[in-house]
Amino acid sequence: LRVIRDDRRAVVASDGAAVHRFTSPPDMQLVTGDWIAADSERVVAVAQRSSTVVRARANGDPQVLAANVDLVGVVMSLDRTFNLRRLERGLVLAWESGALPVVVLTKADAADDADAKATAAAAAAPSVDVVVTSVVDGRGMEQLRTLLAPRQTMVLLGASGAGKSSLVNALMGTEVMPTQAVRSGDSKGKHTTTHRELLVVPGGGVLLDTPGLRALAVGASHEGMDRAFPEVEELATACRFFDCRHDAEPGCAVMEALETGLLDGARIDAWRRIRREVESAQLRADPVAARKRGRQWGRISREAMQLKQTKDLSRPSDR
Ligand SMILES: Nc1nc2c(ncn2[C@@H]2O[C@H](COP(=O)(O)OP(=O)(O)OP(=O)(O)O)[C@@H](O)[C@H]2O)c(=O)[nH]1
Ligand SMILES: [Mg+2]
Ligand SMILES: [Zn+2]
Repeated sequence: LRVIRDDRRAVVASDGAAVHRFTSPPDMQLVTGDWIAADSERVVAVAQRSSTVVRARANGDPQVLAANVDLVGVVMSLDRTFNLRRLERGLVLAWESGALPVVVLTKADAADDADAKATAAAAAAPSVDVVVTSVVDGRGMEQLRTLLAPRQTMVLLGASGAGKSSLVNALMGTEVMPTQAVRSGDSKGKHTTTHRELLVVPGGGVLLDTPGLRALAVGASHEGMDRAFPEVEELATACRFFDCRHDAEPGCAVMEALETGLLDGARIDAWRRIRREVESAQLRADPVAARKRGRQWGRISREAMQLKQTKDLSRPSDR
């Protein structure tokens, strides 16, 4: 049985043929995508989750949006709301889930610079598939179907009005999700989708539409960043200091790559910005551990300054 919809005290689950409603014990906290066992009326067990898509609520608390997801579609429109920095943040969030991100660019029919934007998106999404789509001319739909066909579960994340529900309808072949024109003034959506439900796609796979995320808040782990910025992480292994911030430290391989033009300045700017967000998330999640890390960093930083002053840069790295 798989949870296809979670309400407060009850879940709707499918056994592949029919859907049933079960009550769930309050301590179980089931979410869409969970695999469960149930007796005739209540959920008795839940399987360990292979991935969890988490977003931060307005107050910073984490909320699990879905479990056991294989693919996270980071959905972004190619119209004038296209924003590489938001895409990078979305990819960090997607990688944090434990699932594989896919960049889904929408409304290609409405953008005259779709190719250039897709190229830029691919550069900001190393080792991630980028699918250029339009529900108007059908572009990219086959590619999405192919990704989903081996019974993959894909959750669509993105700003309101990005076109998530339109994609779902196109892939389902019917208007299962209501969609709504974006406000003309600022081309922002109106949060048309308000609930989440797993949908079985004809031809294979399962889709989860979500309400548009106003803010993409990253979580407290570094793993998402490591995956989203592999070129920075790769360079960082050659930095002199283990927890180099790639700012002003001596022996920083990232700064060096920046100077020689090997690394794009916008990428490291994005890395720094998101790293600061990860750190504040860590501080919120575990203030004691985060402060301890901060002190540790202070120590290494002072050593670095001393080294700089004595010009003794021959010391072997801290690793
Ligand atoms: N031209 C064009 N318009 C599109 C395309 N896909 C979506 N739209 C339009 O974009 C608007 C928003 O689409 P939705 O699918 O409702 O967006 P959403 O991401 O589900 O929005 P929320 O549910 O609010 O999060 C609608 O007016 C759609 O018709 C596309 O491929 N081309
Ligand atoms: Mg929607
Ligand atoms: Zn460095």
